[in-house]
Amino acid sequence: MKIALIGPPKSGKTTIFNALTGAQHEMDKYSPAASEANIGIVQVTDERITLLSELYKPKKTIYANIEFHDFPGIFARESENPESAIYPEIKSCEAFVLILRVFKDEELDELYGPVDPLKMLSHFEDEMILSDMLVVEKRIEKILLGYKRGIKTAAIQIEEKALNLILEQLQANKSIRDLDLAPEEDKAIRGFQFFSAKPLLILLNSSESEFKKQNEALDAIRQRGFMAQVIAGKFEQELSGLNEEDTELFLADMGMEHSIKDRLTMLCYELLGLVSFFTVGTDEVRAWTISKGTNAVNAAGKIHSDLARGFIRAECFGYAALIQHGSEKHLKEKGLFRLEGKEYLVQDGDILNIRFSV
Ligand SMILES: Nc1nc2c(ncn2[C@@H]2O[C@H](COP(=O)(O)OP(=O)(O)OP(=O)(O)O)[C@@H](O)[C@H]2O)c(=O)[nH]1
Ligand SMILES: [Mg+2]
Repeated sequence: MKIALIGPPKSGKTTIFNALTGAQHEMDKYSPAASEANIGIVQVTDERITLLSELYKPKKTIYANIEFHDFPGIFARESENPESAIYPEIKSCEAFVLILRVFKDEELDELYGPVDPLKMLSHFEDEMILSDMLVVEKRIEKILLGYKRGIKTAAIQIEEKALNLILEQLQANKSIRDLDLAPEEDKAIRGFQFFSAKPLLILLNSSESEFKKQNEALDAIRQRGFMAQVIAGKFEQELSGLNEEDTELFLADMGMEHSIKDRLTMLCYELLGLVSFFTVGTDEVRAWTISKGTNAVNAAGKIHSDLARGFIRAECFGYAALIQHGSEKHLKEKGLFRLEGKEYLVQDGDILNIRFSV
């Protein structure tokens, strides 16, 4: 799972990235924009895996993880650099976390404009829409040229239809994520990795003292249909240098239970509609991340393509039932050990063992 931290210049992306990953990249008001992203992998804390590991005592315990990419600031000025080399890399991420500055800083105000998260959000939406529009127009032009040369397959016609629907959406100044495409249309355009099609989480980066005063802005952003949260980036980054006990005290003071890492991974799971299933055994206990509504054969394919290809049945029981009854043996006695077919929709907390033959 690759998630991009994006935002205007100096909104605190690297500060938040450092807090998340424990990295120590330079955070500076005056440094020019970096030329590439910082990348860090964050383990998804899941106490269920910890408990399963205690139960099975496997050689290896593997938690799910998220790869965060901290990009340099983008869209500094109106339509600046529409072909930036970094865009394809940003668009290859599966979701975006847009970090907007709400902490006060006179110098940053002067350089990048006063704090106005709603205006900045609109600016980002506009720029993403514009950037997507350029891609769509170019591609449609090329397709039409192809038509004249007699290149007109069914697949290209589906693509052209989808692109025209998208163009209409973009011209109405709306994001692609709000457009309902038929599955085959969706498939035809997936390769473009459009900016405005990606799930977007908004994080307001606040000073510690103003942290609790962001409700108005949060409500306004949520009313526009986004998930939004406030974060005290610099405070969190400073916390990451403290020991666990002190961190907990400081967090409790701010009314927070979990570390920034846990809060942000939970938000990303929610935003992306993700759930986890588990595989267990004496060799390995492991968490796998899937989208809600994934069927058993596709879940098996996450583990290995052979398991999907030769899928016979999934042996399945729930994590909660296992903890309640103590062992697989007890589950079997109670009839809680199920056999599921290809189309079974895997649930969060399912423990699967795939029977297959290739
Ligand atoms: N007061 C305050 N300053 C912050 C906060 N977060 C970041 N800063 C400061 O803002 C400046 C820029 O922070 P960075 O984390 O480097 O910002 P960035 O978004 O990564 O910047 P670019 O990658 O260059 O776009 C630094 O001087 C930080 O110390 C915050 O929550 N409060
Ligand atoms: Mg940075």
